[in-house]
Amino acid sequence: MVSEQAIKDMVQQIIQQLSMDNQQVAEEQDLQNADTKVETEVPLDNTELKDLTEIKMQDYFAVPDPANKEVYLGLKESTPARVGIWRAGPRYRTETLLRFRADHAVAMDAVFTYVSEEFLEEMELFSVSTLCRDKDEYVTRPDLGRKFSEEAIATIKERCVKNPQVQIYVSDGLSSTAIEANVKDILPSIMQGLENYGLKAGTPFFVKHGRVPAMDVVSEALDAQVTIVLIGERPGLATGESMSCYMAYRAKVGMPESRRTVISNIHKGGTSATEAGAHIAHIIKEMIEQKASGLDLKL
Ligand code: B12
Repeated sequence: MVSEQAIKDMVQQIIQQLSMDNQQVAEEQDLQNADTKVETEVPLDNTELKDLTEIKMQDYFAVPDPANKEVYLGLKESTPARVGIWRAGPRYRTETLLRFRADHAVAMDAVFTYVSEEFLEEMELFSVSTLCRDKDEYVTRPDLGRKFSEEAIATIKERCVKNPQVQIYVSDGLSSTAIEANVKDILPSIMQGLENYGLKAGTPFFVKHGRVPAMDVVSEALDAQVTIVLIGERPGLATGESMSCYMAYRAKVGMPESRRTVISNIHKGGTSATEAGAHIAHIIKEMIEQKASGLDLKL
């Protein structure tokens, strides 16, 4: 028969053992946390991280032992499409997948970031917004991106020259990146071209959360002959920097799209901003001479 004292001692021993075990677990946990902390505190040396998007897709070639590498590379020159990227079994290689995700991130940033205040200040563009309150609304309600509040219209009327021959404005559209990448070069190029043709431009400004047909409202508010908007294009996976110029003669709200002319793919890998600027100035001159735009314009 075990004595009462012996049972008490046994229980005491077990409790002591348990508390020792708990302490050990806690200590191990602390140690592990400390390890993780040390790891996260190690400063990242960014110079060692490779930016996958820096390599041009045309230059990226991963096919081992190609039958005719020269011809393959020649074909690749004509497209930024992901060809010649090879595979791991039936799957993408890790690098290909990471590159895809990096390019997708560039596109998302282009849509969801804003043109910076500093940029607008530098370009001396005052800013008005359409009826969209944020990017989510902009993406889901294209109709609101074509309309302005009465206050916004009043600001446009108050700050801009009336009845301009040419009204130019800039809008983020679907890529703020495109605006920051191209406007600095294209605006002076268009202005210079217009000056050479003896044409006068009104007061340029910026429209936040803009869709293309917002230009019809601007045209009516200012009674412009030609209205043009430099607007960020929906980005793909090849570049987030592509901008378009949509133009119309005597644009009216509700007019058919066929009255618009568009110059698209303005970016350093497409039509360069300065080249596009000269081309746009020429088209504006033709619009004013022919009193027409879109399908009615003969170029
Ligand atoms: C999305 C898109 C469309 C969508 C537009 C729907 C929408 N609500 O967004 C759909 C599928 C309807 C479309 C149709 C057409 N499109 Co489109 N489209 C594009 C794309 C991929 C992006 C446009 C963009 O980002 N716009 C900016 C945002 C902010 O504008 P938004 O206000 O949201 O949308 C307006 C514009 O996109 C505009 N629009 C779209 N395409 C076109 C084409 C022309 C000629 C005009 C005047 C306007 C226009 O219409 C939208 C509604 O108002 C571009 C590619 C590119 N690199 O730009 C081609 C592009 C602009 N389209 C093109 C063409 C040819 C057409 C069509 C004529 C095709 C056809 N044969 O039917 C039609 C014309 C439609 C029209 N509005 O008159 C060409 C224009 C080539 C050129 N320089 O003349 C482009 C550059 C594609 C290409 N590389 O060939 N398009």
